[in-house]
Amino acid sequence: MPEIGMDLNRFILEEERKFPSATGSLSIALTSLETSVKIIASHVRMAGLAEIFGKAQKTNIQGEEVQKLDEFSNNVLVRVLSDSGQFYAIASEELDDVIYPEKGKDGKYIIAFDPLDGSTNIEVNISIGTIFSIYKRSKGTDADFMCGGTNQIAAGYAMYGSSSVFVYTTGMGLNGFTLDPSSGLFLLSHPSMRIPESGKIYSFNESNYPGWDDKTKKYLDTLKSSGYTQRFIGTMVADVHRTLLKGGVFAYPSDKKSKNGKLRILYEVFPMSMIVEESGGLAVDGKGDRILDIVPTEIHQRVPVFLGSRAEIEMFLSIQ
Ligand code: P6P
Repeated sequence: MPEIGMDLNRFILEEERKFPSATGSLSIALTSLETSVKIIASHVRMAGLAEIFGKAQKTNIQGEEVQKLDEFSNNVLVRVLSDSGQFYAIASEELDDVIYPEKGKDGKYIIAFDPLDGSTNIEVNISIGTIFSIYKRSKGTDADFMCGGTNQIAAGYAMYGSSSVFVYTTGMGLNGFTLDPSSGLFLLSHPSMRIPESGKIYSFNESNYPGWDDKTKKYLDTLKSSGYTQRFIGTMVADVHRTLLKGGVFAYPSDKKSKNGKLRILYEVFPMSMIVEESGGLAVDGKGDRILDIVPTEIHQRVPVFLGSRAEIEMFLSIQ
């Protein structure tokens, strides 16, 4: 059992040592993500001041146009992950098409990410995050991303909140690290994370209730009449992180306006579903089918999602 306080780099190397045939590629891939997240975290901390500096300087001291934080985050991830040489292909919420980095031609992996989830919350200083999902490269085309959620070899998120945390899994348990600003190290703070079997919190945007189907409406009515409390931050990373720690259910159902819901399968729902299952929870779509068994057909495909503690998801499944 890794000890509390172990730094992320050592943790990644210790994990690699468990696989004698490992080449170190995944370790380099993960440490490149760590570097990207640290850069993004440092700029998120400054976001509140950007407007002030922005008024004083339309460009920063390098003479560069002050970028929106989500655009900046995307550029950091693309640059650092491309330079790592480990990723043959990159899909991003911020990019219409998959990109194939020049330095990634020998890369064993492909990655999909949401560089800054919840970016509308930046200006009100509410937690935001980065979500990622890694697969093995196979044919070397966009189709490699359409292999289904069970083929993810790693998934994780960073949350930029009261502290910055990095939570990830490679399928051998779920572990969380908290950034120590003084040392700049991510230190193991949440070893072997397990979601509570049940939790009395539901996390839905209830304003969409009128557009939900009858099953979803009945489910919410049941939760409310059973004494559950409501928490909805509006940043998936923050709502899922709280659900992992406190239990309960997070959902973004389909509605009359959005037939497939709002959240994107490749870089929001698949990684969070792998994470929740790894912690002992469940993740299903609006019909009650396992999210990770879905095989997507488009890069930016959306899917309705209900994820969280076993008890709350089984309650959803029992609603006729
Ligand atoms: P709504 C943020 O914009 C996001 O993509 C997720 O992080 C979040 O769960 C959801 O949308 C919130 O959407 O429609 O409730 O504001």
